[in-house]
Amino acid sequence: MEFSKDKKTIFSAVQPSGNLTIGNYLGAIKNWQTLQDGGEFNCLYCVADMHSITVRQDPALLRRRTLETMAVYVASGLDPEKNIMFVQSHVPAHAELAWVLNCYTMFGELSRMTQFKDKSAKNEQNINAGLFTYPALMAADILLYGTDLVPVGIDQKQHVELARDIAVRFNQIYGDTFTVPEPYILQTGKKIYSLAEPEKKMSKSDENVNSFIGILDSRDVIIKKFKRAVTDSDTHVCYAEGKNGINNLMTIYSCFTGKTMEEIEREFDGKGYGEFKLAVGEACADALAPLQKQYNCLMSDRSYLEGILSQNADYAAYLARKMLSKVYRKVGFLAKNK
Ligand code: AQP
Repeated sequence: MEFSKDKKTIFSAVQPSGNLTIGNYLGAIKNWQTLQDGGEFNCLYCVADMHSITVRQDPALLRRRTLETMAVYVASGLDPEKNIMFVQSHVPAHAELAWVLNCYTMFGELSRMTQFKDKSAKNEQNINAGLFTYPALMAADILLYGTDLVPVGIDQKQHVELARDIAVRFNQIYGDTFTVPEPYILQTGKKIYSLAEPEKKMSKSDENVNSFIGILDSRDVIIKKFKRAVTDSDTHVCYAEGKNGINNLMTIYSCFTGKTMEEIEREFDGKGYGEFKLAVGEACADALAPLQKQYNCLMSDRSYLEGILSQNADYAAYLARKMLSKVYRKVGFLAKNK
């Protein structure tokens, strides 16, 4: 794909830190496809392997999940001819710009990040510097490409806002360098909650496999997990304060069927939670089935995926290098003689 100066630019990423969930799909990947189809943006979609090592990963599994994540992107309908799709560690400028941006990011700002607080509480034995400075690397991911919009779930809004602050700070010191990005968050699907603890976000690294629906879970597993979803002692399917479990299931059902909350309430009026949970499971499994079929085809031809990754990384690296050179010049690094 050709990067056009006349179009706005979109960047987004997912960490290959587990099996992707319907939270990742509804909060991020599904929206990427809509943005691609409009044809009005330059779109870059990355597999953020460097972010994922802020929490310990099994190396062989990380390699496998990196490729699997790219296969999910393509199987979700993202066209490698229309988007720049690559692995973060294949483009060294991400790490290089992250170092520079670390020097323009304040300790106090990083300390306020809720993801850092949550993840350090979950990983008390490994509160590493990378976990703390994660938002500076994310700012580098975004700012390298002159990104205008960052489609993410609501949990990542705070990080995108910090990327904006870093861009503004840098521009104030050195003159216009970075485009100041905006988070792009859709109302439905912006936060899908855990099926086991519906006040918590659904996360792919949750140790309780019943808390999330994996994009690649089989139909039986999907239906079983929805059946076990935590709800409340009421029996009435309605969207209301204090009914976190039902509200979450209604949101998921709405995302997969396009029905409004009122339509869902009417559909299940007088029916119990059991019938509703089954309908949510079936709608989710039906919606994911074509993606899963396509995913299986792609994974049987690794060389196709590896080809996409290699070509796209070269193009991303070319774009990124231009921005990095500009930044190096602005901060005063001596250019090397060619
Ligand atoms: N539950 C969610 N609802 C809506 N959107 C979500 N996203 C993640 N979970 C939900 C969105 O998915 C994109 C990729 O997320 P990520 O992999 O970069 O990291 P994350 O936000 O930390 O996602 P997880 O699944 O919770 O990963 P782990 O368990 O590894 O920390 C982002 O746009 C995110 O908003």
